[in-house]
Amino acid sequence: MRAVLVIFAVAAVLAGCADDAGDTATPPPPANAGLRAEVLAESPHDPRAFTQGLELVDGVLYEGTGLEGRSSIRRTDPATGEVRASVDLDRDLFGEGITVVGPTIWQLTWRNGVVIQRDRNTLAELRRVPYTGEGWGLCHDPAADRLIMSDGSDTLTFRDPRTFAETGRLRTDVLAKVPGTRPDELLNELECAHGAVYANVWKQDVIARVDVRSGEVTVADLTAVRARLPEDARKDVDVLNGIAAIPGTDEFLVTGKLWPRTFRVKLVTTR
Ligand code: DDQ
Ligand code: CA
Repeated sequence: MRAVLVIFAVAAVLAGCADDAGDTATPPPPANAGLRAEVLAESPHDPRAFTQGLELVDGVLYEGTGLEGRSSIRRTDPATGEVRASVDLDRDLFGEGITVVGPTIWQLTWRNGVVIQRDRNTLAELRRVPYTGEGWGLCHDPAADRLIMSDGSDTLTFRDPRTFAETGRLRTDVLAKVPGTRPDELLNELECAHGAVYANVWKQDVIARVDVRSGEVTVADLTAVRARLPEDARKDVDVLNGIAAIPGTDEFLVTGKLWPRTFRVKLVTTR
């Protein structure tokens, strides 16, 4: 009897996820997009990975995944999607964005109020630092040597890359630029690249390119990326999430939560 109840509970959660994905499967393509993604190539992605952070450094694709009891940090092969090493988080932690800083990785948690600093090679935990509010996306801005963090709002936080202490804030105009969004469902996974911050917008097939001086957003239309998912996978996937710049190019790897593919894309101007 107990086993039956557990099966029902698991089925209910999974059905919830499918609904969630269903809601987000076909957002209207943004009319005001200044950029759009062109898909150049694709590679496999672990369809059980609830992708929350993605970054490519020295040929290694680092990925942080979420969900309680399923959160992890991995080193993967960007060409094949093969997971080379993976460390699980404590079962009560919900992993979020990651970024590499020197020999370490910072890994956010959603509502646990702690960021985990790890050894980049072994992925082992080095220490935890508390912070206030939610953790969503994270990237390291090398030019200013600062961390940039999102919490689902329209505002990015700057932090010291060694202590994680807050050093400033930047309000963006993403709410005005992306139709159909809510004020608490905005900036998600981040990528610091080419002097800007690229951000997934939760439940939307868009990436916001944020000017780090003014906070002004240019919208990139990623509709073409979801369209490249295998037909039979479209109903099982969650949101587009995960942006990793490919060093030395103007290209990115992008994927999504529970997506079976990672795509190599270029963002081109629409007009
Ligand atoms: N956040 O990553 C956007 C900050 C939070 C995502 C929470 C999603 C929970 C959905 C659980 C069901 C999906 C299998
Ligand atoms: Ca990233």
